Amino acid sequence: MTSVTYTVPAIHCGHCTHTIETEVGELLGVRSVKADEASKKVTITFDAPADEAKIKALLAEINYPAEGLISL
Ligand SMILES: [Cu+2]
Repeated sequence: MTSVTYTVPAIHCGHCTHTIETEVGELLGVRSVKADEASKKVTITFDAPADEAKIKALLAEINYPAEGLISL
């Protein structure tokens, strides 16, 4: 299992965090998603078949592009 934290500058309200948690949470292999409105950070725990490329592609697709990887 792997955890990543991204900065997602497009987060600006509770609706954003809910959308991200719901959409990313549906990706196969994703175990948990926590999006924080105040810090604009999203922490995702996942394992195969999910991977970082798929998660970043999904975030971009739903208009919340990940701009920085904080930690692995
Ligand atoms: Cu919002």
